[in-house]
Amino acid sequence: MVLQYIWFLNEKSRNMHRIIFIFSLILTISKITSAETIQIDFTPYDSYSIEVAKIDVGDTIEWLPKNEGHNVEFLGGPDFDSLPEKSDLNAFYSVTFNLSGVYLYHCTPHGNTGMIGLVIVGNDFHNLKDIESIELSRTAKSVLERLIRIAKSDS
Ligand SMILES: [Cu+2]
Repeated sequence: MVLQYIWFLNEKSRNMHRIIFIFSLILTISKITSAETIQIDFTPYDSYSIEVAKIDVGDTIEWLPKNEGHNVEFLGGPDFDSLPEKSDLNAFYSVTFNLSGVYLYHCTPHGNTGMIGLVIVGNDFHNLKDIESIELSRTAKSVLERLIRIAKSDS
């Protein structure tokens, strides 16, 4: 009788584990499907339509070549050794961000005149000092300071 009861408990906990497993599977799947995609245009004013993009880990940003002569080139991120590769001029470009932190990119021809953008992944500013120490033109530097203020103001 006691043995039977223990067996019953085991069976019950096994079912419980199965239920927990299925639940976490559902949660994982819904988390994957809830990953978002943000679209940023190249504007006619030599800028990006969204200068500060705040996203979650796993989200994707797509840059749309709505205007000619622009691209995306990453200057810094949480892992300087594995930055996304530079995009071609006038090309559609898409990056999925799987590492949290601050990313800085610019347009190769117009970076010096302030065509830069920030991506904040997971509201994580741990590498901000590294981003701030990247060498930029005076104009780009002042744009970066403005973008950092924006990023921090709604963090
Ligand atoms: Cu440009």
